[in-house]
Amino acid sequence: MPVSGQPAHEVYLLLGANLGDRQSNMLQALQYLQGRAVIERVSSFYETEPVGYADQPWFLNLVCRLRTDMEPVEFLRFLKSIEMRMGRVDSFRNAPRPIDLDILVYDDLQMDTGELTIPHPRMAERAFVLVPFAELDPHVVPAGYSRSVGELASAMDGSGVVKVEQSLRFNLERDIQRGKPAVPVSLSRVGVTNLQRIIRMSDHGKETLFYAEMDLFAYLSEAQTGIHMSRFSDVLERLVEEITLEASTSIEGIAERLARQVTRTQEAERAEVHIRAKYPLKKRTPISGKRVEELYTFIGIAACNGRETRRLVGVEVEGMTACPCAQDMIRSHSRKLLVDEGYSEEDARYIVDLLPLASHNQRGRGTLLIGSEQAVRAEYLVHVLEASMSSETYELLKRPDEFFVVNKAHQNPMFTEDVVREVFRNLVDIYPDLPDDSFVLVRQENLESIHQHNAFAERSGTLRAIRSELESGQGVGEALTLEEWLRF
Ligand code: PH2
Ligand code: MG
Ligand code: MG
Repeated sequence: MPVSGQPAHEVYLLLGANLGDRQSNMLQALQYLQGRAVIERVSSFYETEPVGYADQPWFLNLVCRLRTDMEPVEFLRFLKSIEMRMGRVDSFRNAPRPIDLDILVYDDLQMDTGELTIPHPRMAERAFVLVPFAELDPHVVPAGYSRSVGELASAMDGSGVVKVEQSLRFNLERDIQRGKPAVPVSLSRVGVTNLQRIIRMSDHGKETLFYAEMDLFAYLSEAQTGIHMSRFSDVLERLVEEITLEASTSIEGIAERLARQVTRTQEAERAEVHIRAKYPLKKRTPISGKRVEELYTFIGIAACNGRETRRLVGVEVEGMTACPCAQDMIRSHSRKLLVDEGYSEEDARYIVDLLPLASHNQRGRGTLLIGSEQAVRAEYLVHVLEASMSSETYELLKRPDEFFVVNKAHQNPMFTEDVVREVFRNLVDIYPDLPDDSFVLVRQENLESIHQHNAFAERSGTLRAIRSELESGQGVGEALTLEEWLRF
């Protein structure tokens, strides 16, 4: 049976250990518990004076809140199995033990079977239970009690219960990040690459989670290199953690915030952040009208020099091309076949112009990046690219859709270079309002079917230059790469 939603029962559990490596034992038990329960919160660790049988080492105790679908007796058996697996031996009551797992509270349940009593019969007398419990959830009133855990705890003498500060951390003795490197060679840039995260984007109040890969770089000035910041990938990772916890409205917005933060926190001269995210978009197949969901790659890039930022939004989209060159050879060949059969030259030409003609195909991967003050939605750019190839493609095609795609592609044969030019023509037509100083990059890479290699074409530059070429038919001799534009 598929399981969904949260487990039905809320349980407070006491963990105790006073033999062996107590902290490791507690953590091991928490890990085992998660094999069949969802741990929601864990209190601090407490050093506690042994109660009951005094001639034994101090305990480490904590209380955790968890959820489980197991019934009380079944859950108790599960706890016993963990205790046994961790080397607990049956001995006298209150004897030292590597781990002890006691149910304190189970929903609002009150029960007593001799084997199991809920709430825990001695919990109200024990500071080593109440103090961590009260830290976690002081308002809880155990079934059958009139006072809350917080109230019970404050009425106790807590002197034998000492909170362990930073139980899971250790103090760094020196700041290794800032130490002088052993080899005094300066570095141009440092950072992290291929950092994978689930990020959130909110669109009109609706939040979507999706998978993203990021590269973050800090460019170091000569004065800084070799002095500090020789290692800070962990700092960058933490930054990504913080920023990706909140929802953003655009991928380039996330890239920009990260780039700003990198320059600020790292005192870097410049920072660059590249994000690629998988984003699902719904579309309909052309003929059968079936709704399909396709994954597109959204790209956000930002550079910051400490004062200003530049950012780009873009997409990577796959489509299909048909080779014009091979189709031309098929056309000549077909015409010759017709003439050999006795058709006139004129009829043969008429027929080959009428009929669809074979070619070989490529899966084409197009990239479109726009760097502009004006916001452009990545979703829209998907369609600009798809409209610029021989045909768009679909994950799922009914047979009439398949016919449509194949036929469209062969009516519309294109080389990689043609695709890049077509993207520019479409972009300029569809976005007349984009400012002239916007930066644009268009790239097409075709995965050949008759070769192992790919065919490649690219152009980048200002929209001003592109528009001028389109209008005048003359090259303007501008060569502006993405790298140069990002190094403003
Ligand atoms: N558990 C006992 C007996 N005594 N004393 C402390 N401080 N902590 C415990 O968890 C504990 C105890 C029986 O399980
Ligand atoms: Mg106990
Ligand atoms: Mg016990």
